[in-house]
Amino acid sequence: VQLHAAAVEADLAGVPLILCTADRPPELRDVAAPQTVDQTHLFGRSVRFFTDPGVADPTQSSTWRSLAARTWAEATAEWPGPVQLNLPFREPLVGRVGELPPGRGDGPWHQRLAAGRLAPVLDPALCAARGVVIAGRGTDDPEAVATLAEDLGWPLLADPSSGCSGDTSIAGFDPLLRTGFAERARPDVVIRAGGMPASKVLAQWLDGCEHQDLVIAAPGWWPDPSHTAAVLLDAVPTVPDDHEPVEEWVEAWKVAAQAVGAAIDEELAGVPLSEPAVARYLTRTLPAGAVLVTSSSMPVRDVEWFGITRQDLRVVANRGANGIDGVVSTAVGAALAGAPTALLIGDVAFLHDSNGLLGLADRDVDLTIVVLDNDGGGIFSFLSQRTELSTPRFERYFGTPHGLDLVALATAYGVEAHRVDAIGQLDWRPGVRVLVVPTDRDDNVALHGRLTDAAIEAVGA
Ligand SMILES: Cc1ncc(C[n+]2csc(CCOP(=O)(O)OP(=O)(O)O)c2C)c(N)n1
Repeated sequence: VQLHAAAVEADLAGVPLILCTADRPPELRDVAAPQTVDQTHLFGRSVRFFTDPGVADPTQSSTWRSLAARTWAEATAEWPGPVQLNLPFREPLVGRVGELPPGRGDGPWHQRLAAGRLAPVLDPALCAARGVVIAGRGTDDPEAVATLAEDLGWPLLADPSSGCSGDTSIAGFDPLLRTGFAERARPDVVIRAGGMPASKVLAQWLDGCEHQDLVIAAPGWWPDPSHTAAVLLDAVPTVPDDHEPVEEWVEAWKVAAQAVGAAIDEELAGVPLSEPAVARYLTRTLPAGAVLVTSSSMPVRDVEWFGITRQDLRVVANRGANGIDGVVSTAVGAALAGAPTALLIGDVAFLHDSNGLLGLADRDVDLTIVVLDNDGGGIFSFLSQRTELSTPRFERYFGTPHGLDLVALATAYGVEAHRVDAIGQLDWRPGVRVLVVPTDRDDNVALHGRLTDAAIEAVGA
């Protein structure tokens, strides 16, 4: 049951995940035996495949490799996802590991012979249009998508967790699209890869312009929340060799984005430690090859809107169901892969999974957890209920302040923890640390407003 959140997330995010669920044997089911729940199809339609092969029977061992290989194949299919392998055990529950049945040489058990996905060549007239490429989570082949944008000479507006960045990347497209530039730069064609970035401004901008919408997604996935897709592609298309990009188009985007970036730097330099400044600083200063895990809600947005686009920084986020649960554990899992890892997380999400800190001090990982502590859910202060409700009601139902000392909490788990009062204290160093950055929810909304004003001043209303 505890695995359900992970199953939901992996389903929506297209992450291969094999859930092996230990179960009671059939004779103990439905007879009020202790600690026995119905695990059959426990995760409903969230899993790509469910199987319950029964209590292991050595006389059937010739089927085991096929079962394991099938489970793997179902999880790693074209649109990957979770599978549940329900495994009942009968007492005694201790024993010795036996011999596995022989494999098929060194190779895999099954070979999948598929026709493969053909990359179509785009129509020259379409390539000549004013277009943008948008990349979100679940982008299958981020390098090919970045190359497509470069070959077309179109700006690339990418959610950092898409892993997509290239010569035409437009960092900070959200603040840019809050300016008058948005009106002047309406596209005729949009090619989207994967899901949509977090930016509502981007979605509203697209809604407001007539354009042809092409969507690239793995077969079995349908990322089209706006119901506007006209062409669905299951592979990244290519551009005819003789296509000549219109340099002025992407140049105009780059110049405007640079002006907005400079305005943001200037505005942030003039204020004390802030949430957007931390997002910008981490994306700028983490070492090459680092992984930055971002939590819903504002960290994902602040990194998308105010982060620096870098090809040598991998950004990951649980953006399937956007859950704020399990995010500390996600970061620990990411750090176990060996790269220098940082987690940017709000205080509520941190508290939700503080048990993810258990045993962390003894792990051989490099993980810095930066907690933006605005004493509650900061995202809700951006919504209309902040002004429509009285402050006490808002705080009770949305703000949800907890008043806890997060440095003391992390210290109780044996993890080194500090309160940060200057941005330079976020500089990377190896080992495990929790750095708590105190911020204020109302000040944060006001600062986001001033950053928009600064962007407008830089490129026009
Ligand atoms: C498991 C789960 N429960 C509830 C929510 C709804 N929710 C979205 S953001 C949020 C508050 C997050 O607060 P915090 O982690 O402090 O980040 P901030 O909003 O300040 O960026 C909540 C409760 C969710 N996304 N996932």
